[in-house]
Amino acid sequence: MSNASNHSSLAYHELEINSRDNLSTLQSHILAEQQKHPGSTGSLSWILSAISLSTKVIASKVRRARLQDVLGSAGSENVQGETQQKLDVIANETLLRCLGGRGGVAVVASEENEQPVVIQRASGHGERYCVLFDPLDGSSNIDTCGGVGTIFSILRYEDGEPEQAILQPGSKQVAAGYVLYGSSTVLVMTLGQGVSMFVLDPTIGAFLRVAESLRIPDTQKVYSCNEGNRPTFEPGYQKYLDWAQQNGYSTRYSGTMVADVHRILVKGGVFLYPPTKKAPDGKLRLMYEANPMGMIIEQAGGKACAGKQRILDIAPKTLHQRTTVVLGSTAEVEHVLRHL
Ligand code: AHM
Ligand code: MG
Repeated sequence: MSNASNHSSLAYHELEINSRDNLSTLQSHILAEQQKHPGSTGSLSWILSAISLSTKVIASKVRRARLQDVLGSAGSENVQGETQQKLDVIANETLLRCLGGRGGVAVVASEENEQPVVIQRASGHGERYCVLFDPLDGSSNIDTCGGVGTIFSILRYEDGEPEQAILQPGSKQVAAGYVLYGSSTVLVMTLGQGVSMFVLDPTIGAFLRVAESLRIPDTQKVYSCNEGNRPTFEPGYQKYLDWAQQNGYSTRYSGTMVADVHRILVKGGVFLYPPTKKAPDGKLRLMYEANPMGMIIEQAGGKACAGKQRILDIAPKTLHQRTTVVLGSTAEVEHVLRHL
């Protein structure tokens, strides 16, 4: 074999390793991202690693839910007046405990706490962040072994009182993501430059990267919506559903936003939760459900709207405010919008 052909087979081999066999954990992904910002203090990396640790703990509790006494109601209500499940409470405490020890966290806000929890007042040193989360999305599915998830959103802490500082539009998020505790545990995350996906390998206790620069399919004839509420949808949404059914659409809806949006991110389609008589402003929460999911979908090339407005442009007035949600493949969201 000549030197030249030796050389080219070596180059070919290296290319194969780089593009296909490059094994990366979430931790190494975070460090590599941090290195792209030479002045970085590492605060955001610490926060992401706290979220990674929390979600591994929650995943292990979810896996053992039927073996340990963590199913059913904890007998208390959260700020929305909804009954808290035991795992809701455990997931919330796990996130608060993991994030509480991290230097860069100024404020934490959760679906389960009425007020933001102030971890530390912003000081002159280093970057400070607000971390918002829904600790266990879709918790009504816990008792039946359905998929549940954790959703998170990270904002820079600007000046001011925590209750006000946290009220920033979704376009200001520096990172957002979710973890789906399904048949496997999947973490999907964006730092504002594309979407990456990781799967928890329980045998080594690490999230391994399985996709980078994830793109949502432009179109797919699937909608995800609670059609039990259809009689009280505004006429535009009802017209859309008529149109979709006349045009061969399928429907998929699990009652866990994380699971339904994950399916749409991977396979395409549209997720919608319109206003209803019971929830005239929509059911889903803007700051820790719609905003992070909206950022992920946009970063993957899709579209996220609240009726005709872009979700990420909504200026929040309160931490727990609700919003209409229509998000997914660009062409599918546009089909909904043209009926409104
Ligand atoms: P939760 O955060 O209290 O679990 O509520 C949010 C969930 C979403 O995951 C899901 O899309 C929606 O509520 C389901 O609501 P409905 O049962 O009205 O269809
Ligand atoms: Mg939720």
